[in-house]
Amino acid sequence: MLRHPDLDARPATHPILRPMKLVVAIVHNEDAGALVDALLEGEHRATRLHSSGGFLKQTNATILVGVEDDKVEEILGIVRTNCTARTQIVNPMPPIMEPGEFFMPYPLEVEVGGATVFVLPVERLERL
Ligand code: 2BA
Repeated sequence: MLRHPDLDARPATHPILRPMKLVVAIVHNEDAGALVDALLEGEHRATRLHSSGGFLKQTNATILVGVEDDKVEEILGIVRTNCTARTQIVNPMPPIMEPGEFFMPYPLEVEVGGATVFVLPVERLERL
Protein backbone atom coordinates (compact mmCIF):
# COMPACT_ATOMS: atom_id res chain seq x y z
CA MET A 1 0.00 0.00 0.00
CA LEU A 2 1.28 3.49 -0.88
CA ARG A 3 1.81 5.74 2.14
CA HIS A 4 2.79 9.38 2.23
CA PRO A 5 6.36 9.57 3.66
CA ASP A 6 5.24 12.07 6.33
CA LEU A 7 2.91 9.47 7.77
CA ASP A 8 5.78 7.10 8.47
CA ALA A 9 7.70 9.90 10.22
CA ARG A 10 4.74 10.79 12.42
CA PRO A 11 4.61 8.93 15.73
CA ALA A 12 1.58 6.70 16.25
CA THR A 13 -1.11 8.50 18.24
CA HIS A 14 -2.75 6.97 21.25
CA PRO A 15 -6.03 8.02 22.79
CA ILE A 16 -5.58 10.14 25.90
CA LEU A 17 -7.21 8.06 28.61
CA ARG A 18 -6.50 10.29 31.62
CA PRO A 19 -9.67 11.82 33.13
CA MET A 20 -10.50 14.86 31.07
CA LYS A 21 -13.13 17.55 30.79
CA LEU A 22 -14.45 19.70 27.98
CA VAL A 23 -14.86 23.27 29.15
CA VAL A 24 -17.46 25.10 27.03
CA ALA A 25 -17.43 28.85 27.70
CA ILE A 26 -19.94 31.18 26.05
CA VAL A 27 -18.39 34.65 26.20
CA HIS A 28 -18.75 38.14 24.75
CA ASN A 29 -17.38 38.41 21.27
CA GLU A 30 -15.15 41.31 22.38
CA ASP A 31 -13.51 39.16 25.09
CA ALA A 32 -12.99 36.07 22.95
CA GLY A 33 -9.72 37.13 21.28
CA ALA A 34 -7.96 37.94 24.55
CA LEU A 35 -9.31 34.77 26.15
CA VAL A 36 -8.02 32.53 23.35
CA ASP A 37 -4.63 34.30 23.44
CA ALA A 38 -4.39 33.80 27.23
CA LEU A 39 -5.33 30.12 26.89
CA LEU A 40 -2.67 29.56 24.23
CA GLU A 41 -0.12 31.43 26.34
CA GLY A 42 -0.87 28.94 29.13
CA GLU A 43 -0.29 26.13 26.61
CA HIS A 44 -3.94 25.11 26.46
CA ARG A 45 -5.45 24.15 23.13
CA ALA A 46 -8.67 25.99 22.36
CA THR A 47 -11.29 26.29 19.62
CA ARG A 48 -13.37 29.40 19.02
CA LEU A 49 -16.81 28.97 17.51
CA HIS A 50 -18.93 31.87 16.32
CA SER A 51 -22.29 31.66 18.05
CA SER A 52 -25.19 33.88 18.99
CA GLY A 53 -27.37 34.14 22.05
CA GLY A 54 -30.91 32.81 21.83
CA PHE A 55 -32.35 35.72 23.82
CA LEU A 56 -30.49 38.78 22.55
CA LYS A 57 -29.73 37.23 19.12
CA GLN A 58 -26.37 38.97 19.25
CA THR A 59 -23.11 37.43 18.19
CA ASN A 60 -21.12 35.85 20.98
CA ALA A 61 -18.31 33.29 21.02
CA THR A 62 -18.19 29.73 22.27
CA ILE A 63 -14.76 28.56 23.36
CA LEU A 64 -14.01 24.84 23.66
CA VAL A 65 -11.08 23.68 25.77
CA GLY A 66 -10.28 20.01 26.32
CA VAL A 67 -8.18 19.62 29.47
CA GLU A 68 -7.13 17.16 32.10
CA ASP A 69 -9.26 17.26 35.24
CA ASP A 70 -6.63 19.00 37.35
CA LYS A 71 -6.41 21.92 34.86
CA VAL A 72 -10.10 22.84 34.98
CA GLU A 73 -9.71 25.41 37.78
CA GLU A 74 -6.81 27.04 35.93
CA ILE A 75 -9.00 27.34 32.81
CA LEU A 76 -11.85 28.85 34.84
CA GLY A 77 -9.37 31.35 36.33
CA ILE A 78 -8.24 32.40 32.84
CA VAL A 79 -11.89 32.81 31.77
CA ARG A 80 -12.63 34.88 34.89
CA THR A 81 -9.64 37.16 34.27
CA ASN A 82 -10.44 37.80 30.62
CA CYS A 83 -14.23 38.02 30.53
CA THR A 84 -16.24 40.92 31.87
CA ALA A 85 -19.96 41.26 32.56
CA ARG A 86 -21.69 44.02 30.59
CA THR A 87 -25.03 45.72 30.57
CA GLN A 88 -26.78 45.75 27.20
CA ILE A 89 -29.80 47.72 26.11
CA VAL A 90 -32.48 45.76 24.30
CA ASN A 91 -35.38 47.21 22.34
CA PRO A 92 -38.25 44.75 22.80
CA MET A 93 -40.22 43.62 19.74
CA PRO A 94 -43.61 45.30 19.56
CA PRO A 95 -46.51 42.89 20.13
CA ILE A 96 -49.12 42.22 17.43
CA MET A 97 -51.53 45.13 17.84
CA GLU A 98 -55.27 45.30 17.42
CA PRO A 99 -56.64 48.44 15.70
CA GLY A 100 -56.78 51.28 18.19
CA GLU A 101 -54.22 49.70 20.58
CA PHE A 102 -51.12 51.62 21.49
CA PHE A 103 -47.64 50.31 22.33
CA MET A 104 -44.99 52.51 23.87
CA PRO A 105 -41.60 50.82 23.28
CA TYR A 106 -39.08 51.37 26.06
CA PRO A 107 -35.54 49.96 26.09
CA LEU A 108 -34.70 47.24 28.63
CA GLU A 109 -31.38 46.82 30.39
CA VAL A 110 -30.02 43.25 30.39
CA GLU A 111 -26.97 42.16 32.36
CA VAL A 112 -24.93 39.70 30.28
CA GLY A 113 -22.54 37.71 32.44
CA GLY A 114 -18.81 37.60 31.80
CA ALA A 115 -19.12 33.96 30.75
CA THR A 116 -21.52 31.04 30.89
CA VAL A 117 -19.42 27.93 31.45
CA PHE A 118 -20.29 24.25 31.18
CA VAL A 119 -17.80 21.57 32.29
CA LEU A 120 -18.50 18.21 30.67
CA PRO A 121 -16.84 14.82 31.18
CA VAL A 122 -14.83 13.57 28.19
CA GLU A 123 -14.91 9.85 27.49
CA ARG A 124 -11.98 9.84 25.09
CA LEU A 125 -9.73 12.34 23.32
CA GLU A 126 -7.82 11.28 20.28
CA ARG A 127 -5.85 13.33 17.73
CA LEU A 128 -5.75 11.34 14.51
P1 2BA B 1 -28.49 35.28 25.32
O1 2BA B 1 -29.41 34.11 25.23
O2 2BA B 1 -28.56 36.26 24.19
O3 2BA B 1 -28.79 36.00 26.70
C1 2BA B 1 -28.18 37.22 27.02
C2 2BA B 1 -28.59 37.68 28.41
O4 2BA B 1 -30.00 37.95 28.41
C3 2BA B 1 -28.38 36.62 29.49
O5 2BA B 1 -27.07 36.73 29.99
C4 2BA B 1 -29.42 37.01 30.51
O6 2BA B 1 -28.98 38.07 31.34
C5 2BA B 1 -30.56 37.54 29.67
N1 2BA B 1 -31.55 36.52 29.38
C6 2BA B 1 -31.41 35.38 28.69
N2 2BA B 1 -32.56 34.69 28.62
C7 2BA B 1 -33.48 35.43 29.28
C8 2BA B 1 -34.86 35.28 29.56
N3 2BA B 1 -35.56 34.21 29.13
N4 2BA B 1 -35.48 36.27 30.28
C9 2BA B 1 -34.79 37.34 30.71
N5 2BA B 1 -33.49 37.55 30.49
C10 2BA B 1 -32.82 36.60 29.78
P2 2BA B 1 -26.30 35.41 30.43
O7 2BA B 1 -27.16 34.58 31.33
O8 2BA B 1 -24.97 35.86 30.98
O9 2BA B 1 -26.07 34.56 29.10
C11 2BA B 1 -25.17 34.98 28.08
C12 2BA B 1 -25.25 34.03 26.90
O10 2BA B 1 -24.82 32.73 27.34
C13 2BA B 1 -26.65 33.80 26.35
O11 2BA B 1 -26.99 34.79 25.41
C14 2BA B 1 -26.53 32.42 25.70
O12 2BA B 1 -25.88 32.51 24.44
C15 2BA B 1 -25.59 31.72 26.68
N6 2BA B 1 -26.32 30.95 27.70
C16 2BA B 1 -26.67 31.37 28.93
N7 2BA B 1 -27.28 30.39 29.63
C17 2BA B 1 -27.30 29.32 28.82
C18 2BA B 1 -27.80 27.99 28.96
N8 2BA B 1 -28.40 27.55 30.09
N9 2BA B 1 -27.65 27.13 27.93
C19 2BA B 1 -27.05 27.55 26.77
N10 2BA B 1 -26.56 28.79 26.57
C20 2BA B 1 -26.68 29.66 27.58
